[in-house]
Amino acid sequence: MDGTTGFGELSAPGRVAGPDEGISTAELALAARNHGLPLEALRYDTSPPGLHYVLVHYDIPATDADTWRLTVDGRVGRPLSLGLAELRERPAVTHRVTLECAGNGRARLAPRPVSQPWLVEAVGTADWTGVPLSALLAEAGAGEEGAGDVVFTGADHGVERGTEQDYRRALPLPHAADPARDVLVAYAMNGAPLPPQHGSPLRLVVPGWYGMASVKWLRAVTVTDSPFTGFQQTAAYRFRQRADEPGEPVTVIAPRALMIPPGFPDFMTRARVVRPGPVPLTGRAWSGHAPVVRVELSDDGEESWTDTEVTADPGRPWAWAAWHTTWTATPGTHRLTVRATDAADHTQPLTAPWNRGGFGNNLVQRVEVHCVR
Ligand SMILES: Nc1nc2c(c(=O)[nH]1)N[C@H]1C(S)=C(S)[C@@H](COP(=O)(O)O)O[C@H]1N2
Ligand SMILES: [Mo]
Repeated sequence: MDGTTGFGELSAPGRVAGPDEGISTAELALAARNHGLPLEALRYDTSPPGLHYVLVHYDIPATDADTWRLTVDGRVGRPLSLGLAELRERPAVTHRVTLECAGNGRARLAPRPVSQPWLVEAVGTADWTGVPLSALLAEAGAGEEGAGDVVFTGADHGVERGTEQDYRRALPLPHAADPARDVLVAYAMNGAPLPPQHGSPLRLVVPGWYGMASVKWLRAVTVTDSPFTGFQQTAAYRFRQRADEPGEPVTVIAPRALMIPPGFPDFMTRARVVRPGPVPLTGRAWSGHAPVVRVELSDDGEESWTDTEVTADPGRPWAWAAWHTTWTATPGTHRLTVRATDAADHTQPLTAPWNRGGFGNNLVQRVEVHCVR
């Protein structure tokens, strides 16, 4: 389990950068390992593996699909230990799910929480195939004794702020066991075996929740009778204003729209260049709370907004929607802003919501565009 002995020099608490403190080499090292979705890849309905964002806390573990076992035990009537072949024999389902890292938007916060410095690109969508978690829990007889949490353990191991641990997260049993929540034990991504960085050979996929819940390299599902208090549940992934408060748990994905930056880029600054005239604008929008019903565009500094055309597939409630519109460019410098709103009336703020971990910053996306003749 989690341990803290002997990690004195690695026990630094989570930190917020000073007013003029730039991105450190340590943050750069994280950013080079954990890459985002290049925004032009929003064009694909499902993100090709390699373009889907990646976030790995420790190392990608060495795993072997041929000998892999998934255990389902703890407070269950019939503990299970299953290999990949046995999982593949069970009825399979495929869900198209948009995953987003809870830290997406962190690097745009001021002051900046020091961690993986995402701008806006920590997102991806894939068709995940596997066995419903609800079916495995039912087979194991979970819940027959009124148990509490379901803990998911990955095969990766590390130390974080002085706490040595296997990567672990939990869901309340009613969520984990509810077939309507579509929580999935997945062995395929876009029809192929999981790539190493996305959890090969097996991962959890929790639709509608930020990515930290979707435990990769899944080796154990443990039903407990008390709330799980592991590091990733109670120390990390909390909305906190002060370091010494318990904070609220990070769970459901807040709405966000992203546009494919129009025209062509400047290599160094990524500034966009377009010619005068009609410019097609397209992108994606998602929310873990409810379907996205509206995506608006502003080209006048957010004084006024016009609706874009939103196309969602009602059969795929966990996947991003597509949106498109046409914008007429005139010579000069413009700022384009997009904003998503979901059916439960959650929308995106015009000023960034700040917390110490830099979680859930779904500030509107602003793209500077230079229109030249
Ligand atoms: N075992 C394990 N699972 C994990 C992680 C991890 O470091 N180890 N990172 C989590 C986080 S923070 C995110 S955002 C998602 C990223 O999933 P992806 O890399 O497949 O996009 O995986 C989650 N599952
Ligand atoms: Mo994440």
